[in-house]
Amino acid sequence: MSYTHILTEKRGQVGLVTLNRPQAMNALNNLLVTELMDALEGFDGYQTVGAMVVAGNEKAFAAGADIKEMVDKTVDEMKLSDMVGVFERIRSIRKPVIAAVSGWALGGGCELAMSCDMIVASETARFGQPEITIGVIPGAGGTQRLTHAVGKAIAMEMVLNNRTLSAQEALHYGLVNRVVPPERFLEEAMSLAESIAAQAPLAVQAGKKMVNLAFEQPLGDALGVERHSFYDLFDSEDQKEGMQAFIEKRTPKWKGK
Ligand code: CO8
Repeated sequence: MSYTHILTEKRGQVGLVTLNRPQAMNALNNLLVTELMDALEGFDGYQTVGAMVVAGNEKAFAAGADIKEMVDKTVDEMKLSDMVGVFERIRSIRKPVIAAVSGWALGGGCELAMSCDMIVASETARFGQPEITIGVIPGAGGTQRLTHAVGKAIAMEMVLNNRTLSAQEALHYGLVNRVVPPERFLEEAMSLAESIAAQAPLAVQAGKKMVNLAFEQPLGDALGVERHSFYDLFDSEDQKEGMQAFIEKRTPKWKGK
């Protein structure tokens, strides 16, 4: 499939989507976002893909929604296109998605990274929600996911006063999984994705769903759902294989069923 603003590639069991509008700092216009979702959902349905990576370039993961495309929009046009609602679809993707962030992750770019399941950051990464400087607020999860990740105090400063976080600060506050030298950010994200893709597929998908549930349901309800999800895995061949392989001291061979 050929796209205009993204590149896609399958490396081993990992589907890699690279945002490719370098002249605009990977600003997320409608076409780019449509293509991104199409590629991710395509990889999600591809049996030999176990995890995905979304990457930008060294200078920018993404500098937010395309301000030039948005400037003259009306409320009705914004609601109709519902561009800020689109990252909700990443939540429905069954396989883990890892963001590989170098340089700017601002506005919708920061929200895209936070919509992914994990973030590998280059030492040069900078995270921010600068919407306040253009007269709006984050609309694609920035006020919510950010607050869950970094806490109220820092989120307030970022949303109300355009404070940006360095990669090290993002690591300190728990926004990212790891920080690596700039030349290794993609390799590190790919290797994390490859490692997860080699685990039992149904268990990986169940694990992703359950961790995300911790942000969506009260603890008592979520614990009940987790318990049933755990029991359900005893219906899979991979559960028998995994436990048998442990007993026989050998490496399990996963079937994804
Ligand atoms: N939209 C459109 N164009 C952009 C954007 C953007 N968000 N960011 C950068 N560009 C363009 C610049 O206009 C410039 O184009 P040109 O060469 O034609 O003038 C080119 O990219 C290079 O940018 P700069 O010259 O500004 O590069 P600098 O290195 O000087 O600065 C920055 C880099 C700091 C990233 C700077 O470009 C900047 O501040 N960008 C805007 C950041 C911002 O305010 N982002 C928030 C946007 S609003 C938003 O994201 C709402 C989210 C809604 C959810 C969306 C879900 C899809």
